[in-house]
Amino acid sequence: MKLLAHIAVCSAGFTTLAAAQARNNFANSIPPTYGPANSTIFQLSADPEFAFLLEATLSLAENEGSNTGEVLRIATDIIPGNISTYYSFAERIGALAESIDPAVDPAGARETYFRSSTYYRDSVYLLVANASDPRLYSVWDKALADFRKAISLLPAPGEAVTLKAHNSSIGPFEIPTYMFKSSSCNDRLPTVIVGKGYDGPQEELYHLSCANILKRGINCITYEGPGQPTPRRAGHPFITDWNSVITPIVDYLHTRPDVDTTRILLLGNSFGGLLAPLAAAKEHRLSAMFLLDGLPNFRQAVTVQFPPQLTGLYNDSKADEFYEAILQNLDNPDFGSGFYYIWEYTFWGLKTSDPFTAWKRLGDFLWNETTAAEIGKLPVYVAKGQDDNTTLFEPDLARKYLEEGRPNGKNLTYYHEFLTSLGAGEHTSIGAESRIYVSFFAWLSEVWGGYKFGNTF
Ligand SMILES: *[C@@H]1O[C@H](CO)[C@@H](O)[C@H](O)[C@H]1NC(C)=O
Ligand SMILES: *[C@@H]1O[C@H](CO)[C@@H](O)[C@H](O)[C@H]1NC(C)=O
Ligand SMILES: *[C@@H]1O[C@H](CO)[C@@H](O)[C@H](O)[C@H]1NC(C)=O
Ligand SMILES: *[C@@H]1O[C@H](CO)[C@@H](O)[C@H](O)[C@H]1NC(C)=O
Ligand SMILES: *[C@@H]1O[C@H](CO)[C@@H](O)[C@H](O)[C@H]1NC(C)=O
Ligand SMILES: *[C@@H]1O[C@H](CO)[C@@H](O)[C@H](O)[C@H]1NC(C)=O
Ligand SMILES: *[C@@H]1O[C@H](CO)[C@@H](O)[C@H](O)[C@H]1NC(C)=O
Ligand SMILES: CC(=O)N[C@H]1CO[C@H](CO)[C@@H](O)[C@@H]1O
Repeated sequence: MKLLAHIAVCSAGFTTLAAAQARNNFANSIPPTYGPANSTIFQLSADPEFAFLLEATLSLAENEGSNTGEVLRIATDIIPGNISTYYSFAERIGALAESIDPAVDPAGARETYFRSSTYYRDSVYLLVANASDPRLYSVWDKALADFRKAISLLPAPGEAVTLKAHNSSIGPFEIPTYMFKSSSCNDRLPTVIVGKGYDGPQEELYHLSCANILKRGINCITYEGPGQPTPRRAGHPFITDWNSVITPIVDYLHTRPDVDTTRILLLGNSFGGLLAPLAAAKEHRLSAMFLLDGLPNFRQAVTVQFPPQLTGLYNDSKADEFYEAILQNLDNPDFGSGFYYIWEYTFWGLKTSDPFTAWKRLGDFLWNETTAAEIGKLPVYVAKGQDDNTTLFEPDLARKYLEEGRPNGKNLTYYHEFLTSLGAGEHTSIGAESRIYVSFFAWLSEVWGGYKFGNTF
């Protein structure tokens, strides 16, 4: 989503155990209140979740990940709750990519493969609701295959590198990464480790983050850990010991001849704003951290948007009633499609179909002043999207913990709110990447004592 954009649940239509009646299908549950003039940003769908999905796909257009005309066309055809439009687009763009001879037009082949990969990925976004659906895996493989073809055609080809995590709470697992070099030679350059969140794939991060990083003479490595798309397909749910994921990546960067190991950065996107600090509390070879956005406690932000009847059942440990209430309301139109996505991704990411267990487990994912103290003197940039109604007050809490939880915290913490009036107020300021990175790098230059960035393409 992508990410779990707007949950906006109203309690009026709360379906109790006793009142389990037939409801409209989820696909028909378009909230009635949308109008272009009362939305924070023009929506490509009346359904806020679909609007965010389309907005996220559109945002990739800035760096070869989509094409505006294609996304607007998909938006014309798409039916909320059904993203098969993406799949037919992916097949057609993929066929076009195959028809381009990379020896003749490598840039054209690259960007076309990038786009077919994007549409394949998006076409399976909703399928996590059924982990047995074979398309969840077969279409994913097509998305990865086209992405790899694309990155092999970059001027400095991207490398798909699978690392091993040895000492984690769930034993050994594989960490898929993509390494992108800013230079074709082996100059030792600063390197940003970029990770996504609850539902988004690392492949998007080439377009959203790495393209903006590489052009400044800085390398970029993306990764996914347990719970995230590829490792989850290998069977691994989210883990709280996120240092088990980051430390092997830092170890790997230390083996490369093209990395300035004194300038390794960590960027957490969305739920990554929760995971990155958990890692930075244990992994101390980092030079700075970016939280886009600050998110100490995801469950807390979501809980306040649930009807109190639901949270009450959870608080009272009424596991069976909570179970029934969640499952019976998944497609309740009064709850909006955000409610459905939050739960489907929670069941998938935590690998349980029991709402009570899932909600309890999600509560283990948090950080606080104590974590900040362990993060110590690492400079941290905390971002907030002004109208990000998914994370709400969480970026402000992140700032508070980082400022108050450690010595000299105020000086080591930089907080920036991206404004809705400038089109940057959405979750993770999606679509405003140019401004995000201008702001990040201005701050980083100060942290590094007046560092001047490159201008490589
Ligand atoms: C938003 O605008 C639409 C169309 O103009 C209107 O029907 C709806 O009532 C408005 N919603 C709110 C919350 O103002
Ligand atoms: C989704 O839409 C496609 C065509 O637009 C249709 O063939 C398919 O049956 C729909 N799927 C669902 C679950 O409604
Ligand atoms: C999940 O997908 C499998 C394979 O397509 C299918 O057999 C099964 O009925 C689906 N389950 C549900 C609940 O839709
Ligand atoms: C449930 O517990 C949370 C955390 O203690 C609290 O913030 C919330 O107000 C409680 N909600 C209800 C309805 O009891
Ligand atoms: C603070 O966060 C850490 C890391 O997640 C956790 O282990 C600890 O229990 C939290 N402390 C409090 C008081 O919530
Ligand atoms: C987000 O929250 C703000 C402040 O509460 C509100 O004005 C705005 O309409 C909300 N945006 C959306 C898209 O729900
Ligand atoms: C705060 O940090 C800046 C560098 O970002 C440094 O120049 C300054 O001396 C620091 N001030 C304090 C009080 O630590
Ligand atoms: C600190 C620690 O537990 N290290 C172990 C990590 O895993 C490798 C491989 O299983 C062991 O050899 C280390 O002892």
